[in-house]
Amino acid sequence: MPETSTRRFESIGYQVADGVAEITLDRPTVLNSFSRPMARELQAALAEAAADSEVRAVLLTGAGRAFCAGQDLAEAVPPDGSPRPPIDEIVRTTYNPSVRAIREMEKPVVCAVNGVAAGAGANLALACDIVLAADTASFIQAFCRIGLVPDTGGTFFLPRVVGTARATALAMLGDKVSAGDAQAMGMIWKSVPAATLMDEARALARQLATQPTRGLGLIKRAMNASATNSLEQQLELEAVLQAEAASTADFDEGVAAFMEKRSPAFTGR
Ligand code: T3D
Repeated sequence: MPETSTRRFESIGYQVADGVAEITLDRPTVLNSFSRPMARELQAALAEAAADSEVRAVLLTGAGRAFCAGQDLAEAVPPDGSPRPPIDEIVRTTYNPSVRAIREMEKPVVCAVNGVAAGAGANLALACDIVLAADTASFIQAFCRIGLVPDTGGTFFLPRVVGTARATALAMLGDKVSAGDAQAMGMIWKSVPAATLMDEARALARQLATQPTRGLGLIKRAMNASATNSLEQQLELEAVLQAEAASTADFDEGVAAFMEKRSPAFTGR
C-alpha cells in the first residue's frame, strides 16, 4: 500500500489509501506483543481513523510472522525484579480503550490475522467486524497458560461467536485453534491462503470503503446493541436506524441506481 503520510508512530504503521486506513502492529521481533507505547499508539491510530472523514474502512494487521502475541510479558513482569505495574490499570488503559474504539467507530474494521494471535492479540482480532486469517494463522487464549483470565473483551466476544461451551474450554485449556477450525466454529469470517491474505483483506476493505458508509455504521450500531437488547428493543432500534439510513444521500443513490439499472456511486454521506 503506498504511503500517504509520513510515519508518525514507532510501533504502529498507519497509512491511508483508497478510503482505507491500514493499521499495522509493528514489533515483529516480539511477535507484535503489546508494550504500553504500542498500545497508546494503537489508540491514537484508531482515533485518527475514526475522526478522518476520508477513511471509510479500517484494516488492522500485524508485521512479520505473527499478528500479536498479547501483552509483552517482559514489560508485565520486569526481569530486573522492579515492582510490577498494577495489572488492572494496565488492562483499563492498554486494552479496553482500543476495544471500545473498534466497537464504537461507525466504520467497518477488517482484521487480517497474518499469523499467531495469542492472549490480548486473539481478542483484539475478535473485537473487529470482519476477521480474515491466513490458513497458517492460529488463535490461542493464552491467558490460562500463565494463570490469567481472558481480557480485551474475550469473555464478551468469544462466547457470543462460538458459544459458552467452546469459549469456556478454549479459555480454560488455552488450546491453539487453527484458522480453519476458527472459521468452522464461527470465530472468524474466513481462512484464506497465507499468500493471498493481504491482497484479499485489502480488496475487502477497499470494497467496504465504497459502500454506504453511514449505513454500514448503523449496521454496526445494531449488531453492538443486539448483544444485550431484547427482541422488542431490537425491533424498535431497527425502525429508528432505518429512518436514519433512509435519510442518507447513499440511500437515494442506491435506489436511483437500481431503478436506472446502473452501478451505484456511494459517497458515504
Ligand atoms: O500482564 C498484563 O499486563 C495483563 C494483560 C494480559 C494480556 C495478555 O495478553 S496475557 C497473554 C500474554 N501472551 C502470552 O502468554 C503468549 C506468549 N507467547 C507465546 O506463547 C508464544 O510466543 C506464541 C505461542 C505466541 C508463539 O510461539 P512461537 O514458538 O511461534 O514463538 P516464540 O519463539 O515463542 O516467540 C518468538 C519471540 O517472541 C521470542 O523472543 P526471542 O526468544 O526470539 O528473543 C519470544 O520471547 C517473543 N515473544 C513472544 N510472545 C511474547 C514475546 N515476548 C514478550 N511477550 C510476549 N507475549
